[in-house]
Amino acid sequence: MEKYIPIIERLKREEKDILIFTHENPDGDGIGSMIALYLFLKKIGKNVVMAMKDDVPYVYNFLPKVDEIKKLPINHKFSVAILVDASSRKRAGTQIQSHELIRIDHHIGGEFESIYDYVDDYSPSTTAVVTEILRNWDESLIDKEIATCLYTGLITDTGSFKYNNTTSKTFEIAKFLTEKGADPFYISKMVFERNKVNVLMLLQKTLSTLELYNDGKIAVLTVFRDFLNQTNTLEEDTEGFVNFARSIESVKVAIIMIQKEDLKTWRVSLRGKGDVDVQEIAKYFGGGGHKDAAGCRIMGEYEKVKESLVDKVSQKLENLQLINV
Ligand SMILES: [Mn+2]
Repeated sequence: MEKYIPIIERLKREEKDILIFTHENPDGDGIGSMIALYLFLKKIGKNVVMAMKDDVPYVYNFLPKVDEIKKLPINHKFSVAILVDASSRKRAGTQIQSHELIRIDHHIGGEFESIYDYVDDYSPSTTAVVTEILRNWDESLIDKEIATCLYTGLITDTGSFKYNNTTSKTFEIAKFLTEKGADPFYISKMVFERNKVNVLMLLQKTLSTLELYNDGKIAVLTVFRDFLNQTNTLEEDTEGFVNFARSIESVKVAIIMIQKEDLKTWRVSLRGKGDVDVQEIAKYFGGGGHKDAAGCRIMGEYEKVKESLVDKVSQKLENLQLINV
């Protein structure tokens, strides 16, 4: 399968220090890509550091070498920095210093950083992109630890092979990683089956906010800051909550609004079901993502922000109906 991938030649040449970093509010794909690449580059003797702004979310604490992840910002200028699983350096949520920046990603419409960028927006996860790079570099160096990180991103970004980014290629990658030592049962258990009771309490509160619009085609959930305080949970614990809204039969677009510490900024996640391109909606509000999973941040009063989101989704739904006539 030998394929010419410029970033491989670029990194082979690098003799100074390399930083690998991912987005804030990191997910399984961002962290998985970062650690896998770190382990591989370390194995071939590169001087490499991995770092991100936030702590490792609880569900990913089983991944190898999480204790070696440094905190951003780092007061040092790296020779080259590799941004994984993010459409722009802004998504890091903090400053990074490097002479050169390269992106490895699968988001649609991201920023071009370097001729060595390796972005495949057809790829189900960034770990799938990283898998392709490492297979073409030296397949024999992909060990159980690296495979575990790569497999984790694959299942978290495809909803365990349920989303419409899942193709035969996804299973081919999963097969390859399983053969390299990733344990599907163990990884799923660690990521999805270690809920804390207080997280279920948070879910209970969040589900009580459920509102439906447009004949049930739009569902909105809200996580108020109070909910986190009352249940002693963290923002990261809301991961996946939006899927409960998405699972309603009539729903075409599910929205979750998470109130940030300042109480006036809302982190919004949008999920589609193949009808509405939610990435376009997120983009309108200054965010981004994929056709069925996207996000943005909006500042403003709760009801107004919610109304503007619902309005925008309604418009998209109306356009859809026009097309279908
Ligand atoms: Mn991803």
